Amino acid sequence: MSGRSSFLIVANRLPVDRTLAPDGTASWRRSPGGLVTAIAPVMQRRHGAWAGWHGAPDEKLAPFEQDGMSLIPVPLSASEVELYYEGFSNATLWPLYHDVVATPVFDRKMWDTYRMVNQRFAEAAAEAADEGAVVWVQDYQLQLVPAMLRRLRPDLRIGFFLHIPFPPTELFWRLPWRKELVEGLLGADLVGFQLPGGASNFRRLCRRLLGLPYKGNEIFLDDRIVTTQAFPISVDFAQLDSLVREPHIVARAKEIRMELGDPEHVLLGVDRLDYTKGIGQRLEAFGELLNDGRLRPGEAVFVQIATPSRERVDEYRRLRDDIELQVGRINGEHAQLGYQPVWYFHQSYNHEELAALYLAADVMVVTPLRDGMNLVAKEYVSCHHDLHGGLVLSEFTGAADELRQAYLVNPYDVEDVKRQMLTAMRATPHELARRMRTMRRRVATYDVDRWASEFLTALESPAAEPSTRRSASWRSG
Ligand code: GDG
Repeated sequence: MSGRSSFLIVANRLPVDRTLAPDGTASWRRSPGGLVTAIAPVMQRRHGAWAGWHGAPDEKLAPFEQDGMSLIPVPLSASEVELYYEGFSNATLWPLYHDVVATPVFDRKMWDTYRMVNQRFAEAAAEAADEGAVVWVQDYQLQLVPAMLRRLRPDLRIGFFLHIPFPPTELFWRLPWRKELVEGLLGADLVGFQLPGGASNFRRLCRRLLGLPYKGNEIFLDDRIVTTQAFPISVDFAQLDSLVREPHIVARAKEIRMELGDPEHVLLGVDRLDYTKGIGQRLEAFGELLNDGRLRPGEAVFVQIATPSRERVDEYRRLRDDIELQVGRINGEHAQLGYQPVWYFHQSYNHEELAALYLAADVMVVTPLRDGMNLVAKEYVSCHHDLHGGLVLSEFTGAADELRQAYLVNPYDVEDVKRQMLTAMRATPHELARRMRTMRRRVATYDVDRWASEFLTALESPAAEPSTRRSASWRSG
């Protein structure tokens, strides 16, 4: 099987974006993001390959090389993008797995397309993987791939990682296709979750839905064992830590504060514009602090970066309108000449500008109603070697399990959010430093490199190997 890879990532998207030069020539650039940074060294070491959609509908591309990685484009038609990606992935699974903070759509055509596209990804992976290769499937868009791939290639070692929460049984139960999805995941040798709670939800579901016994982390199938475990994802701490020490980033952070009118407190939110992120809740809290007079006019500004996301899904269009109305109201009521309370940007930024914003912010406000992890919280912490800065963090994020020294809030409780935002603004430098130091130690230790290597070590350890011996010994015991 020469020319095939011994290590393969399968994800909805390839880790590259196409850019067009002014003369019309196209080239590929590595997409920003922790996943590719964490995995790139492993890819280079093992002659790795990555199968995923390249981002343009109705276009078939041949495999190509980029940055030492073999990239295998999986084509999607415009209608598949609509039904598999915008539909079943983002209008069904996304809200269902995030505690139904929006109502999931259950549509048989979407499901059929999801299954068909998952089969295509599985076939692309089966084609690209060398004998006995390690294949790591990513996220909720591809939950059927592990079982489909195992049917095609029983020789492979298959891992799956879910980046979003795995819901409690009562919610998952609503899915008309619940059995197929669970059986899809059980095709993996190792199923990874952000938190132990997700892993235990999954094990309980397997018992209730399929009658499968489990013990500790292991689910026992007839002929093999599936390991389920939490691997909290993280960020590239060292890279961010050194970036924000560069003089041009320090200068840009100072400039940003000046451009905002040099207020006492700069509060910051950075999110994809998504209804799970609690952007409305934090703006409501900030607006009320101004209404109540607990914040003086001119004392604080709120900068909200809301990166465009899933703009063709109805729920996201409505959300954008709601947020923009809310921003307009707060500014309408509280702006003065020379003072704008909320600075809202529906735009994407490059990573250097983002780092300068993190550095410039006194208080980072992260208030999701539900979030698998939330990398923004960890990025903010990585950028504050000055030990300045307070993190207001929702209890409903995965990150809250690790960042216990944040100002933790229940985002549904607007008084709580207001109180903690004020506490963070009024905290002494000593108090901020005490909290920040502990959070930084955590993120520095459990960085994204450690996440990837712990997952792969678990996947390749004998416990995750398909083994009739282990299941036989369990049964006899
Ligand atoms: C999913 C899960 C889980 C944002 N705006 C810009 C930009 N970003 C970057 C941030 C951060 C990333 O996007 C967002 O990651 P989050 O973790 O905050 O949220 P999701 O996108 O919902 O991610 C989540 C994650 O997967 C990983 O497993 O933590 O729970 O929902 O890195 O910095 N980056 C740039 N410009 C922007 O304008 N360059």
